Amino acid sequence: MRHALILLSISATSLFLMSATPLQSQTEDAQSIRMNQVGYFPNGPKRAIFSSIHKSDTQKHFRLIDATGKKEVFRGILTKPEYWKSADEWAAIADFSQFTQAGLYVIEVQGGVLSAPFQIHNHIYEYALNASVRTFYYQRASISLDAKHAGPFSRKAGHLNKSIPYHKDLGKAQNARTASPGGWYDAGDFGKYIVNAGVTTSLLLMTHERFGSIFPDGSLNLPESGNGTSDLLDEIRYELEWFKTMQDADGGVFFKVTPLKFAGKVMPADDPSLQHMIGKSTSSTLNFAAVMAYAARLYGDVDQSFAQQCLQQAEAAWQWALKNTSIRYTQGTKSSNYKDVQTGGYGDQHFEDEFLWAKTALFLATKDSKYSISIDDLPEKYSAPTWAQVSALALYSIILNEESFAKKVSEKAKVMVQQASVKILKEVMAHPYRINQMNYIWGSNIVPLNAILTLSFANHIEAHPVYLTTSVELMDYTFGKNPTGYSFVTGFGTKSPLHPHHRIMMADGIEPPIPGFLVGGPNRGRQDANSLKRYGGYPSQAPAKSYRDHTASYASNEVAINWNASLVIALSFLEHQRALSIHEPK
Ligand code: G3I
Ligand code: 9MR
Repeated sequence: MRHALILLSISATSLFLMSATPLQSQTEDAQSIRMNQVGYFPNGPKRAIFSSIHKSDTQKHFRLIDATGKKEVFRGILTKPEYWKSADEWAAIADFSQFTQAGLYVIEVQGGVLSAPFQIHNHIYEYALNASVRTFYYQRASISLDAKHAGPFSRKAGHLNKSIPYHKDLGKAQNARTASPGGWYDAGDFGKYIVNAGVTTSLLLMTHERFGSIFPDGSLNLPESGNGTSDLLDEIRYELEWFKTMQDADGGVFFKVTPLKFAGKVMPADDPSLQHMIGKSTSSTLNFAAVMAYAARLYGDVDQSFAQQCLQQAEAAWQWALKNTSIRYTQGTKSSNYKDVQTGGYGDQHFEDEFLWAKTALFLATKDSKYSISIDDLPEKYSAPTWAQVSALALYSIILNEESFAKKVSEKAKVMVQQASVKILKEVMAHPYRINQMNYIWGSNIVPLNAILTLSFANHIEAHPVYLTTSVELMDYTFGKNPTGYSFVTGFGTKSPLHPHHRIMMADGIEPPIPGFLVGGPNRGRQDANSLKRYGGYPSQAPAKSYRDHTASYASNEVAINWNASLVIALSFLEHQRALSIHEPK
């Protein structure tokens, strides 16, 4: 039953993989082969890692074996093993980039260690990309999901939120109520947080601005499919309609809609907890202004009056933020308001990046000089986008629309992205696992995806094959070429998370997870160590291996909309470029 369901819910590509009989299972503790379990592009870079917890001085041979004919098709020598402290292991690279024949293969390292079978194929990410966007549909709050669009994961509506209370610290009249239905659940919890929704929605809007042609009407099997509008824009609009409910009469924007404490592990329709409208801050207000201004620009052709309303709300939010430049949302401490609130904090105290991001979006939507961007507005340092740091989103918009900005401004934005890209390229080339530098904080899995995003902009500025090949190789990490041996996307790869910290997946009575979700990944903070203790704890203390596929591991195995948005835009870049054929640079 479990296999039948998994097969139902995933791609034909993975179906092919799973039905092939592995030559031997890959679970060797001391020595393993880590590779992209979904596969490699025929003309792309192809590297696997032979990892070992013991040092070996001898270099070994490896072979590529055709998994169906069981004959050797390629032979090579591993690089000299290098110690990687974050994973506490020795890593040697098996490079078979020169082999370009499509098919199903296994790698064998001298001494008899075998990988699981994997494909070389041109369409390795088609289904994964589709599933990763469809996760947003599965995160929809307040409506039922029907079998036509959700398959076995159909469910009843919960959290209708037609009339919810304001938290008392907002100072509204005692019996005041508001409506805030719709939008996407943030993550494994049922909360909806404007701050995290901001970076998420912006990345998805940017996916539309850059690669929208991949998601035409009908491509995502949504209830709105067939309405003549891009399915990606339809899905994003579900979130935007919720955004609209989050603005107060004075223009300020509330922080979140959550219960006071996290709900239990139940289905939405069975959750008895009462959600509240909570907080109001500079960060939420500017996140809102940026997203709504961006939406005003992209939905103009689809629905003029919707776009105009988005703009009006964005401008009102901006005006509030100009008068309230540093209102932080804090909770749970003795000195703060919202003492009784325990749900996600998304605490941010630096708002310059949010100001820049919102101003850039408003400028592009209005071309009004009151929003014009000067070189002094740009950040000193480039950081890839996260919920707390959004300056890159402004830089990206400037680069994509450079004709609207002063040359000095757009040139500086480009140089920042190019310099960051050179840094990434250097890091990847020097790294035993061929990834960029990771710090293993909560949600570390977005780090290589963000590197792909950065490289995609360097490629936009001035195309070079190395940006593409490095991006292709960085994606290997997500799908299994990492020290945990997991492909981090549910339903994709030979070993992927089966037990994410996600209330719906925990309560739906269906064994396999919903496909297409990226888990947070290794987290050196291990903030959930206590909850995990009685289930055996983490498999390793090494930061790069601080990952556990267990429902109790909310610090390494939760899913979240912002992380999935990073996956969507990175995969979209690769899929968009696929037609251009990917070559390893000489
Ligand atoms: O900012 C510090 C940094 O200065 C320091 O170097 C680093 C070292 O660990 O920590 C940084 O703070 C971390 C912060 O994220 C910023 O990245 C905290 O340790 C870490 O605990 C915090 O984790 C956040 C987590 O909530 C706990 O608050 C995650 O970023 C955030 O993605 C996650 O979001 C949750 C929501 O609250 C609720 N919904 C689910 C969602 C996903 O897990
Ligand atoms: O389930 C919660 C998850 O959605 C949050 O991201 C996470 C961090 O805020 O917290 C989880 O809730 C845990 C709580 O913080 C501590 N006790 C255990 C809870 C998980 O079962």
